[in-house]
Amino acid sequence: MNFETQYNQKKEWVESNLESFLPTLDVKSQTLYDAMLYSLNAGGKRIRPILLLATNEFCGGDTENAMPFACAIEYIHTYSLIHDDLPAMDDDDYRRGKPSNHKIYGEAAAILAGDGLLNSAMEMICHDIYHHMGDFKNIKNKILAAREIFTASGCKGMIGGQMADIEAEGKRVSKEHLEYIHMNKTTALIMASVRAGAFLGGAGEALLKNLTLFSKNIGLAFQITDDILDICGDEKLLGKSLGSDIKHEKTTYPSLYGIEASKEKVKALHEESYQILDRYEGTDFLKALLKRLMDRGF
Ligand code: GRG
Repeated sequence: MNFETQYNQKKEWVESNLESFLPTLDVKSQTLYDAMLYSLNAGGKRIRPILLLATNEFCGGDTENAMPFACAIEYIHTYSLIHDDLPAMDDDDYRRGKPSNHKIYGEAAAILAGDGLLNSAMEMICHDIYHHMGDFKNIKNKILAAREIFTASGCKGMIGGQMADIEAEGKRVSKEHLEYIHMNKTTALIMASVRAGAFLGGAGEALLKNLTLFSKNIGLAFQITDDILDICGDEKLLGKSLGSDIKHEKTTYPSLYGIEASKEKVKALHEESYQILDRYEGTDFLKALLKRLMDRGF
């Protein structure tokens, strides 16, 4: 099976499960449900759940066993985008080529839809853990994966990074400060996708260490690429307006190092990631996924 077919198969698996994990709500909360579903179905690339499933598979795990975690991470990612688009944050009218959540449902519903998705992610993972109580080894791996995801999306990860990012607006921050923002705002959840997949698949310490470095590199490269694309990407392909970083006077990789040096950094991070994967058999899909991330836009 070629990469495209495998990628689409995983994407379809995730998408066919996303709605089924949403809570059944009373009709009085219909707007909340519709707003959550609108953004879940707005057409994301599903990179994080696919990374989680692919890593889990590579480490010897079962896909069905990992599915609630893959969907939980997409719920959390989707909530972060809904909140990030709000006027109080990045104030974006478009996401994934469609009107942002608050443009359709209003700000209050968009805030609650984000909150609802985050809570639903916790619910589905608790529910899954409870249903596997008898299987000690699997439960231990599931708890490690859950801790990974919720730490990375929390105050010592994505939320902390977002706060630092907002506070840095209008200021020129140091290289260390920018690294902190990138590592927490975006990289943490990408690392968690890989590390949670590794835990679920039962990876040993040495493999986990290598996959951690692999994921750190791709996470950082992902954000630097995003910084570059915000300057010279294709609005139609990206499905959002460009120039958001300049509008918010943000320090970015290109603003500190220049575009060419930023592109070189992305290349170097990807090459190091490729070399890590190349030490192992059975990494063809992950390598092709890495190439897909590398080819994103420039
Ligand atoms: C609101 C707590 C909170 C956090 C927001 C994710 C985030 C933190 C901010 C988004 C800013 C941003 C656009 C960062 C660039 C990296 C990124 C998350 C891009 C979007 O991810 P993709 O390309 O999106 O995987 P799709 O649409 O494919 O799901």
